[in-house]
Amino acid sequence: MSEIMKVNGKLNGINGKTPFLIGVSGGTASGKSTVCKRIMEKLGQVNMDHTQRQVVCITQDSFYRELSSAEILKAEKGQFNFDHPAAFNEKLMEKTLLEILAGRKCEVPTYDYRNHALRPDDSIIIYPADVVLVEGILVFYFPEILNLFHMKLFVDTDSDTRLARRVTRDINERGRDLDQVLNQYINFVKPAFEEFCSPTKKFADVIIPRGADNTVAIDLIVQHIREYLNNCQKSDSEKNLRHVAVTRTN
Ligand code: UZR
Ligand code: MG
Repeated sequence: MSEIMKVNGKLNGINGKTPFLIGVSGGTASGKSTVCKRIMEKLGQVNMDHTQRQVVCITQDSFYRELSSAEILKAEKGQFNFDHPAAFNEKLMEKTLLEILAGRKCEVPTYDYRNHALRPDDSIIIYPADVVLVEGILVFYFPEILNLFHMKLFVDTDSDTRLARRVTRDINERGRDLDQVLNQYINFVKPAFEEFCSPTKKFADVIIPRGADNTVAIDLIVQHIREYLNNCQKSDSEKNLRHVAVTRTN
């Protein structure tokens, strides 16, 4: 924390170079990951060596807390509430975001939905980047985390559309059966969305209706990020020029 200062009420890393932190929230299967992917594609960031990337994306799923064996049994029967704030290790998430804001390289585990467990052996290294997207159902829920974002987006997709997508995704990608998906949706996902996620929409700077289909909204956001990146580059080259000038006079 010592390397981070506050400038205009926001955190600012060493040398004033702080990644621009964008929170992307919205209900399950609203298209958060797809919106992030589109943003990265439009910024030409996808097929780039990750150490060179100016924009990276991380997910809140990486910060699910470790479950006890009793909780794993519950999870296997679809009786564990993964949509409740208590399912997350928000302290670790806050600590990681502070590391990122300080411009330090850090490691983020990936999450295995089939086994409801983190895969620390499969972690991704986040190199210092200019823009960091952080997506998840509850990224605006914890005030300490909410306050770290420079920009907050909420992907607002109709709940029928989300349920339809969720069913397909959980069966095809996350190894579930239909009964389990629907039970979990009715018992946990929907009530938790209404209680914990939906009320955080009011914290958003930009609400994106229809998610990734909304190319106009995505283009506007990308334009804003581009301007930010250009300003970063400009101030970097100004700093370098100043450095050259200082070195010469000395
Ligand atoms: P998105 N989730 C699982 O299905 N299994 C897990 O082990 C951990 C999480 C689900 C979680 C939540 N809920 O609705 C969803 N359940 O992942 C969030 N049940 O992911 O934002 O991509 O929909
Ligand atoms: Mg997702």
